[in-house]
Amino acid sequence: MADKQADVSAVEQIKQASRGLRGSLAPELAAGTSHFEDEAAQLLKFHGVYQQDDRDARRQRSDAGLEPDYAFMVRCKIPGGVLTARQYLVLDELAGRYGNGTLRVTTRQDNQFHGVVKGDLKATIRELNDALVTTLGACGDVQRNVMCCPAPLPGGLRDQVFQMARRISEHLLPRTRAYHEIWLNGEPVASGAPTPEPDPIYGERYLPRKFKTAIAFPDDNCTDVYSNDLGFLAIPDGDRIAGFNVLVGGGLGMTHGKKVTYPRLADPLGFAAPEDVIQVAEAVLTVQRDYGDRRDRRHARLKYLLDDRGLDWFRAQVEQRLGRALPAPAPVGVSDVHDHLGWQDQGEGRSFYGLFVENGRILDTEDVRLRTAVRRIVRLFGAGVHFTPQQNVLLTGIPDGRRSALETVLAHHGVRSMGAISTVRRWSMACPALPTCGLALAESERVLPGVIDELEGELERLGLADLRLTVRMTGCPNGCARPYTADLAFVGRSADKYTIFVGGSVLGTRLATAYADLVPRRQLVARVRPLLERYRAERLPDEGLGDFCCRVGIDELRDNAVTEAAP
Ligand code: SRM
Ligand code: SF4
Repeated sequence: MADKQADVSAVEQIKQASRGLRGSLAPELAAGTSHFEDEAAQLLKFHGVYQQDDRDARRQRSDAGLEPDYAFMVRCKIPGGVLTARQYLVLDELAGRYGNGTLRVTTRQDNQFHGVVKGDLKATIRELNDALVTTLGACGDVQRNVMCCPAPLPGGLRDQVFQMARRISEHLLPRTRAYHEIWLNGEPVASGAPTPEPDPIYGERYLPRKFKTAIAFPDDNCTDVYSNDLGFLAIPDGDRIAGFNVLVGGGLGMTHGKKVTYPRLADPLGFAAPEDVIQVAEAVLTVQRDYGDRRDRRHARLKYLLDDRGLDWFRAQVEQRLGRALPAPAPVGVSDVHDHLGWQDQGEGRSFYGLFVENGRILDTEDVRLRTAVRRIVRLFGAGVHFTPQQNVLLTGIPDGRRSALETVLAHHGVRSMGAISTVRRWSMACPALPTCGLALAESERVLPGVIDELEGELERLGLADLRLTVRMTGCPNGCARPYTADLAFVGRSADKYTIFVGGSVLGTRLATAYADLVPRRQLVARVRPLLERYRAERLPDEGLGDFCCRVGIDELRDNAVTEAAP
């Protein structure tokens, strides 16, 4: 590898010394402790597991001299979000047996279990693997879940793209046998012995940072393709895919107050024929492997390499690895986005139902027994389950004649029908944040529903209830619910305070800008009200909120709002 930096970050050293992601995971797992030491916890991520503790209980436990209440998040890696009925039922069962009774659909089409105790980790992962669901590489410095449109629409294009997503994912899966040994009772490798299988793509140090890939269609950017390190924009030609525009350098994470960190949208690099996609993906990933920054993890994503060296340099590196020039990208952009909710025809007498899941959390409450309803539907109809990038669920393969039977099951369990969900709620997303996420500065998933209640009232009052706008909330600036491509976003700043971002687009093709800072949660909607009022008065026909904010200018909107707020 070309990288010869000596002063690498601590995580680099842990990876390199880990003998293919083994480290001390096996002995620590066998020990009767509640948690892993720091180095092992870093390696655990590559196996799809995050060590967390209940942040609600932190202070009380510390005051009482108790150790944190450790529990683990286990993330499944599900290319395109596609599960069979049987696989979903296994996930549901495990959520009850080992997790906190919820399934959490993620913004990258995965499922997360929260609240798994250390003693149950092995059983959880083994049972997932028995159902052919892996957690390997769901987290860590490797290719993360490969996203694609989960809607099984007729015509075959979606299926071609899904097969492509699976192939990319399979090709870029770490080859280490450590996963098998530790979780699935494979033969252990004696401590101190050399790694038996140097990974052909990742080597000993894996990537400098996480790496994300998504595929989208020009008329449906439901995967938010421009926010990925590597994107493929499919170019359909009748009932086949002619090829893909290759996009590189997207990423959203940033740190408040650190200007050297920033969200960035991907740039077009070139064009790839379908048969070349795997090779192109490997070439892009290995350029990042060899030249990405291994000293500073805040500067290690592909987007920074691109900005430091330039797109032409990057293209030359990729072409060198391919041994040929990349054709220019097709002159195509993104024109629409779909959430795939409600009923849609699947072809051959089947339909799928897009079920809204608020912030991706599938659970039963006293009033709404969503988890039970989904389980019953999957059992009754043998429905496939596809997770969407908007944290929702598609129930697939329903015989056309059973549509109303499915709706009856939902209604019986108190699940709202599509007509009862406002447009603004339908397009909203929040990350988990407190109490599980160790990086959260403020609440997100637990408070967004209340903020949406308030926004609904405002939008109704202004006659904007049908406005399609994306509202996203995160508990910190890392961007897990993709706030920086939304029309309107609330990004956690400190306990109960947020930065408001505006001016992204529903299409995911433009970044939002900070509009107001350190806004207390209770004032979020009040601070947005002048914007909405001005939008209603001055918008152009068919202009979205983000488009309007961008056209008028954030400074102008901000100054105007301050003047209005003054007595
Ligand atoms: Fe994320 C870290 C949750 C999608 C950017 N993310 C985390 C961790 C693991 C916290 C941690 O490191 O200790 C969060 C676990 C919280 C919990 O309790 O479950 C977490 N991220 C999530 C999920 C579950 C949010 C959700 O609402 O669904 C998403 C899981 C996706 C998956 O299945 O793989 C999730 N994270 C994203 C996205 C959106 C995307 O990929 O489309 C982003 C922005 C895009 C990007 O990567 O640039 C994102 N997560 C981050 C970052 C900032 C990365 C950066 O470059 O700075 C971190 C922190 C880090 O990596 O150091 C992070
Ligand atoms: Fe945690 Fe921040 Fe990601 Fe939310 S955005 S899940 S608070 S890392």
